[in-house]
Amino acid sequence: MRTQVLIIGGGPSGLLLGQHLSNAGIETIVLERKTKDYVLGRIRAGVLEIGTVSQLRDVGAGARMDAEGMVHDGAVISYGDAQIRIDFAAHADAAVMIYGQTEMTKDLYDTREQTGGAIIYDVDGVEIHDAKTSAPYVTYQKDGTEHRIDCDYIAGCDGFHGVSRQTIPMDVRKEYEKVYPFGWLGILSETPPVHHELIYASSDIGFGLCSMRNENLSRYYIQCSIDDHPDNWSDGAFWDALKRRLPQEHADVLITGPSIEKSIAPLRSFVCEPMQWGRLFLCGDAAHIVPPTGAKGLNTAASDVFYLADALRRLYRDGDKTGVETYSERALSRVWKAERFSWWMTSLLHQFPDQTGFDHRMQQAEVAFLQSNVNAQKVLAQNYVGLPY
Ligand code: RFL
Ligand code: PHB
Repeated sequence: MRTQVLIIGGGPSGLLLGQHLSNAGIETIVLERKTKDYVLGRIRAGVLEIGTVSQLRDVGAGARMDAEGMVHDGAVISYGDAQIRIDFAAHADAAVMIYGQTEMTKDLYDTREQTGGAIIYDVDGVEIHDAKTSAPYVTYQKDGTEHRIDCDYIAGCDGFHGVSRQTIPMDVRKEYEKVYPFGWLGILSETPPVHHELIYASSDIGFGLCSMRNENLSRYYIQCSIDDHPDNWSDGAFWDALKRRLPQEHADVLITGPSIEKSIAPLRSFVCEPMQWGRLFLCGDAAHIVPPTGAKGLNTAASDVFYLADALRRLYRDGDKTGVETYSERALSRVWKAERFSWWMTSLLHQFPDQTGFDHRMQQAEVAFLQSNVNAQKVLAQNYVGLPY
């Protein structure tokens, strides 16, 4: 088999890239290790930046998001007794879209199926060969048989645990990492959201986040210990812990109910440089991870895709190699800014096990500055809705 761009990974990065390229008449095949149902069963991000929203519209996968997504033009930061509403409309002249990653991925699958794009599910043992030559190829197993696909370029969209990043030799690759000493316990419940906007709440017993998927589906998180397990948390214990982290006026009106999903995510900042090696390009979680505070994971994946799709279109259409040659530099420049923002939000709002009195005072001073300084609110708003591509 042969294709122009072989995409490893059928998560949001791989599917969005595939759609950009198919729409430009560039042939692609997506290889996915899991089944479609498995990919669609993962509950992850919920906030789409303006750039992610416009890309979904541009590739023709934005109709359901526009009909069902919720436009938010602000969010609340609460810290102890302080409550600060960050006005995205006033400070960044923009809004974010609340639309689950699961829904976005489903829309991208549907669009790919309607436009006849190839996806091969359930593949095993994917290996990348000759990425430094002009004739790279990928081998994999499916149903016990070995297969080979030759291609011009390979997009590694296979997430943090994929093979693509590992293919780049260690003497070329530099990795930067920070592991946070806590996780997030998240639940999904068929209850109305406690507030019409997201609440990021820092309290002396830890962080809590109130998010949502629609008017009757809420997503809540609490900071938990890194070695905790969802089975240690009854629904009742979760709701009690969340209420204790929220401002009283919100805790008083929180509607609770049975959880329909409960899981723990570890918090990590990670960047791999470079994001390109010969004809292999990394996109999304394959190259970088952010802690979820600030909702940048999926959105940073989408900005990588924007740069790579632009580069490959220019190459195939005009023979212009500039985009592919500068992809890593362009993508990383934006990635590091999202890393900074997510690290800052995480550091500001969580209780750290080894936090000193001085560290606590620094958080308080930062919050007081944010509360009183419109420029600080502007910086937060502009980062939250997404920096320009
Ligand atoms: P994904 O979504 O991990 O998709 C990668 C796809 O590649 C497949 N794959 C392979 N396929 C073929 N061969 C191989 N060898 C393969 N290895 C892996 C996988 O099955 C998968 O389908 O990466 P992508 O597309 O780059 O998208 C990135 C986003 O998914 C990610 O940034 C966010 O979901 C991060 N994230 C969150 N971000 C937020 O902004 N807000 C959140 O609340 C939030 N919650 C989360 C998250 C990530 C989590 N993970 C990864 C553990 C919660 C969790 C639990
Ligand atoms: C979510 O809705 O899952 C969500 C929202 C905002 C975040 C992280 C997660 O910062």
